Amino acid sequence: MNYQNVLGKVDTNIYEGKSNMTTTVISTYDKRLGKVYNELWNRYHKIYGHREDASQQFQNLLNMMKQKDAERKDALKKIDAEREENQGWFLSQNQVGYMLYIDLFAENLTGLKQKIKYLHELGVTYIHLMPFLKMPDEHNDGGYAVSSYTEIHKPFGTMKQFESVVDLCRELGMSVCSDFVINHTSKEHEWAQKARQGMEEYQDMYFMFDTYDIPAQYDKTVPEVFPKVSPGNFTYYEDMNKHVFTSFYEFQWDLNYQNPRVFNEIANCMMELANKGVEIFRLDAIPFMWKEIGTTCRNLDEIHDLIEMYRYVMKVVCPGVIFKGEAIVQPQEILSYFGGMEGKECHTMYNASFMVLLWNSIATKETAVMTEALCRYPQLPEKATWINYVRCHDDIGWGFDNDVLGQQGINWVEHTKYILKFFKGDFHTTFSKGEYYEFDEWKFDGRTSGTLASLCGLEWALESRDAYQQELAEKRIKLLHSIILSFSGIPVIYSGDELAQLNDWNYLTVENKAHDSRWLHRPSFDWEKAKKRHDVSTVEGRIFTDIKNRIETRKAYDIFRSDVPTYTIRTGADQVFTYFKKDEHETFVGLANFSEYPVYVPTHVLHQRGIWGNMQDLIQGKYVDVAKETILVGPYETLWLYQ
Ligand code: OTU
Repeated sequence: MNYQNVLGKVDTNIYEGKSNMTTTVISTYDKRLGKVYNELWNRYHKIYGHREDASQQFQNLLNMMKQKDAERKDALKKIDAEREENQGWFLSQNQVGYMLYIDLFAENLTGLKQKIKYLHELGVTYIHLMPFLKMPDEHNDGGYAVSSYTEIHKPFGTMKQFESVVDLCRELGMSVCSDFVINHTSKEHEWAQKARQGMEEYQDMYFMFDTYDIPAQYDKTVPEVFPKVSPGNFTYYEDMNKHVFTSFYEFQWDLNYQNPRVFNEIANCMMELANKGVEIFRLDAIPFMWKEIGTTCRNLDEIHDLIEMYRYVMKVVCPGVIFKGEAIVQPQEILSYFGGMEGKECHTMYNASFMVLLWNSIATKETAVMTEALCRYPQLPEKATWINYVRCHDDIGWGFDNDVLGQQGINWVEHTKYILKFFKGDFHTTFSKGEYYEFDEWKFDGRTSGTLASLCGLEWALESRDAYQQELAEKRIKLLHSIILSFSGIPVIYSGDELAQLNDWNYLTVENKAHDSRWLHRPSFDWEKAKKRHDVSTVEGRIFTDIKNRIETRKAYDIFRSDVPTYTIRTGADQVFTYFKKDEHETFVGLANFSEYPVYVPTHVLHQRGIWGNMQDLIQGKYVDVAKETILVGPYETLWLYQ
């Protein structure tokens, strides 16, 4: 493509970053565009070049970017400039995330604004707001069906109120992360409605077919996401006589990224939200963004081009913004969304594999599988890191690395059955209380729902008034948080877990929710429990205080930075998860005993890595002599040894 066509009379040298015109003052915007222009166009051309409208659409994209740059507020531009200087800002150990549903946490945006200080007190620096944009009133998959990317869901409040929440957060040093449902819109979105009315231009923004012939070809190879709660990949609408691609629920229509207009419109919405002050976008369900007949329509190569292009758009218009990718797929596939060693795509990705491994260790009370799997993790790009979490709003999908299970002599089919039953609470040696999600009784395969506290045994212990079991459950809750709060990566706490909130079995009585067990772990935030957070004679107080202390401690030591890698090691005592971080000046060793027995951990493997001498536990204050042959770790005890 000829730049002149796209850029009109502009000096194209600028866009290649080599202008030597002495009289022109190049704007910051032009400089930024110059740095990425070629890459952006190359990708665009690669994906859309075969279409007649490619150049025109590219020009449209550039126009949108220019417009959004002009509209961007000075306060945000200031952050952009700072972060351009410090591109790894999110790697600081100060970053601690918290995810919440606005309505469940505080009813609406006004409520949220009043409650921000609670999060500030806990030490949170970034707040992930679950979907809050306009959505259908009833069927909305917790907001993952967006009816307008630029309007707030009415019951939550207005865009003005949203901006005022964002401003307050910024004043308190907190970034706002917004979900961005990039793969599909709700069927009530204006584009979908116009498509439904028969407007071809809008029908091209989705996947719509007159007959089932083409869908049938897709269906041969495309697995279902929700085989139980919403079976099938397509939905037939009689009124328009069309089959629509609906990977998730029927009311969520997959966007067609083979149409550059979709790419552009979505970019425009993203920039618009960034201009409202969003600093982190959680890109939802990215593995689904490209579809090809004869494939699984998961993780296709073109998605990497799309994400890379979105990143260039952000780099030009709002370089202070980062991406958090959500891809709950095989470990190797998750890694691919960082975009190679140059880190061209997502800045952060959900560490779903680690989360699964943590729960696996809770059930098996040993950590060999986790340690071996984590040892296989490759190095990340320099300016990228994981999002480490224990629970979130979704189910736990048991995506194991089968090689690792095999190496440990574990049959993954049988193992998954065991794990499923364990967390449902299906046999007498378990302490968990959860539910199956998307359970297939014939294959005995499925996923797990339940809150952290209930899966850790607290619900059952309280019901059976078993003080010993309650103590163990509390220790498990602390242990899991202890690990994510000391690992490389940004820890994200799921709202309510810091108060050990239990399952909400009431969901079974609510019409739109009863069929989807994920609502089991989406209780309304319990502000009565929050009142007890300073009283350590209560469960809430003990858990809250422990997590808060660990957050403070994490922030106080540079060794916890995300760009200092964490290494896991097998010591021979597999009940105790052992990991360490080391840089020129500091050494950290983390130990976490996943069993209810005291365990002696041999230290020679630490010695081999140059870790010796007296170390202090940063939480308990006690000293542990690593030069001795073993370290004693109590039942479910965690140690944060520092030197
Ligand atoms: C995401 O999850 C959201 O987290 C869910 O809450 C939504 O329902 C869904 O998208 C649709 O918007 O299947 O079970 O690989 O696994 O995106 C959760 C990614 C999901 C998918 C994941 C999806």
